[in-house]
Amino acid sequence: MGIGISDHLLSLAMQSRSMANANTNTVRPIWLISIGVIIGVGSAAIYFLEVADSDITIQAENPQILTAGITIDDIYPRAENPNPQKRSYTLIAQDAEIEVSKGVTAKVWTYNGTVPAPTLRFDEGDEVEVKFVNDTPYAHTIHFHGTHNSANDGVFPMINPGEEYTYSFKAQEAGLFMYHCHAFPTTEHVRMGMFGAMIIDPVHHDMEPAREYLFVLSEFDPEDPLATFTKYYPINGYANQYMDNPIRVVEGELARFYVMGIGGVLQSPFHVHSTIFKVWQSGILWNEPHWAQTHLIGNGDTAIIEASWNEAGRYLFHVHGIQEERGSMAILDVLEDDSELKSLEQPSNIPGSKSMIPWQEDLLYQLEDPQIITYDDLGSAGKAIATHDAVSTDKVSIVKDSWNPEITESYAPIAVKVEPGTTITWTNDDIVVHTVTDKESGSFDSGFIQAGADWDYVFDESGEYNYYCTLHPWMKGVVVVI
Ligand SMILES: [Cu+2]
Repeated sequence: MGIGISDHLLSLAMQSRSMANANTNTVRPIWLISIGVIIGVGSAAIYFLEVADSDITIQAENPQILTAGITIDDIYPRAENPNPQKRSYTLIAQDAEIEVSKGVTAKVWTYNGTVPAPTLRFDEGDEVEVKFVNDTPYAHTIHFHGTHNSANDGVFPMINPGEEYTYSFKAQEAGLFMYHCHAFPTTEHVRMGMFGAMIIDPVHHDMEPAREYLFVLSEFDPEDPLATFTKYYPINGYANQYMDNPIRVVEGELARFYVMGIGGVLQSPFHVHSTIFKVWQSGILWNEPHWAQTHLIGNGDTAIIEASWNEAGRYLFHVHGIQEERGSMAILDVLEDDSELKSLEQPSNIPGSKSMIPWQEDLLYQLEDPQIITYDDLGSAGKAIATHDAVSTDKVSIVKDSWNPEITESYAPIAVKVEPGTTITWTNDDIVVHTVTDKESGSFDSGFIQAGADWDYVFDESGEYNYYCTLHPWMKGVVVVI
């Protein structure tokens, strides 16, 4: 086990948000009827048929409505960034021991050592490149929320131990998005710590100068990553960290909170004391903001919140519910002036705003104190297979809990021998998806075998076929065709 330094990454950016398309419909009554149909029947398809029948090109005036034949580009023309930048990052999957609550350490799976991972920040229209390196014995990926193509969706392919992959996309919708691992079972990978925030600042900016903070709401249980209800519901990876290290704003000043919900079971009603606040639903700056006392952030969703307090004093903000007793309570100190914050704040990408996010990341690094776990040989996480012990059978079980690297015989029997022309059937007796893949010669690949499903392959040629699971590369087996 060695100690590594997390590679915290920030970039510069700017502002703006573009409002709805000027190209509205030409025949309002049909538009209104269509809306009625949508509300009454809830069918976007019917709306499209009416539009097609009337031979009129309609673009929705109401930005909430996205129907067949109308894409998001028709409704929200993306703002042209006059000076798009190339943004390059490196995220490394690393196992680590970190402190997750005062005096409690746990093993986690991370990007760059911390939970949450570094915040990526850039402008709408920037070209983003993220080099991903997997330094762990498990397959992982990076799945970004927002718009991109399949090769950059972070599900296919899985990135195996020791491999690298570069994701690239153009930053499109402005707002707050998340990224997280999408290897299976995804909830386990997320619960274990593989998530972070991505702030895409708008190009044509009309956001107010504000003091900015980021809060990532998650679930963590040191005993069982798949527990329904977890021991901790941390804000930014460490339970109750802001009870000892209050979040500070100044009276009369605008505060902007970027809030992200990455839970797997409980959703996050985010509540702020002693004021109401403005919220951009789903963290998307195209949305019209509304006012709230508590804002429900679903799993996999975000919100951008703005609030101010007229009177100095000590307040709270927290997830409203059982989570507040398990790590998601925070003190908010409203100060009379900014003298004690001057040395902590940094200029934000949004002009006039002050970012406290670097201060939050520094605090997190001190609290978590990550001890990176290094592995000498990622490729041999499996075991040598003795083919002389091969069993004569045409049935192989993918055993229960075979996703767990501790299981020594994931495919049972691990080595089988058959005559040429034999059909071998694999049955997935586990509770998660697996594959049967010959990577070396490329002769067969089952694709995903769902829990409880079978997959067959006919072996015509003599030879020795080593195979593995692309999702859990430590699972290995061999077929010997005599
Ligand atoms: Cu993962």
